[in-house]
Amino acid sequence: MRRTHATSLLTLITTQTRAMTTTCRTVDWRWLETTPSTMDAAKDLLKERGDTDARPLAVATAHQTKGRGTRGRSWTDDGRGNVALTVAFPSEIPLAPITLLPLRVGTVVIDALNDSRLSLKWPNDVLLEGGKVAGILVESDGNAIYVGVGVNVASAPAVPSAGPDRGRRAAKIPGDAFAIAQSIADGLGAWSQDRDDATSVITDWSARVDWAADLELRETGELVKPVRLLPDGRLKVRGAGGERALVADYLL
Ligand code: BT5
Repeated sequence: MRRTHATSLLTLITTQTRAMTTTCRTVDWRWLETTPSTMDAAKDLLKERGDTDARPLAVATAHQTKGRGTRGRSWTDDGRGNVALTVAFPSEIPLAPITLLPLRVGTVVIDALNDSRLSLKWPNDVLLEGGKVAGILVESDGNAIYVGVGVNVASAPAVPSAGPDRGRRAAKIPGDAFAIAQSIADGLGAWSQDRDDATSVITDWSARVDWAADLELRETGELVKPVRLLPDGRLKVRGAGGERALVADYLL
């Protein structure tokens, strides 16, 4: 209760101070100076908003103190200036095809960042010259689907090489956190208004992947070659044991 009130106050203050530069029109836009996780802030703010607005609700900040990745992993930032954004899509907004949603989010993010050096790594990491520059997290609580996007703009934190949070090195893409967050939120909001189909997701995603880059399986360390994306979002790969299809969340 106390946190929700504090969040509202902060929202009011920051919405007013940044109002002059706000151009996001496809979403209900909120900017917080800092928050533990925009995933939780979006859940609180969506509850508070109720059904007074039919648009997706976007919550962004330049500093999270407890950002999270998939499966209990953490998403860190070294201080102010990186992008953390969650766009909440209330269940009334149809987001088909749902199994391909994380892949579609990857293409929207890469288009919003607009840098030809960027590529996607299955299922939806955004890489800049081999380093991870952005990560995507999709959650649902029955009321809405929450799409979280973190982008390293001001700093690329040190990523551990061992333990549950081990991963590839981080990279950064310089820019203004506020403008980048708005551009991604707008891209996601605009996409949710369009009709989408599996074929276009697969075509768009496949065009942004570096097919020459081997993938390292998180569980075994095995290197496999990506072959093609299947219609349900699984990735066909070729490894020592021949070809097989991967489901998400096995890779470093
Ligand atoms: C992700 O998880 O890549 C999803 C990250 C989503 C973050 C956004 S920020 C806005 C919203 N609010 C949140 O609380 N979360 C979302 P995963 O694929 O599980 O990758 C996590 C792993 O990436 C960690 O275990 C580290 O290895 C690495 N990592 C952590 N922080 C990083 C960073 N800033 N840059 C690059 N790699 C990072």
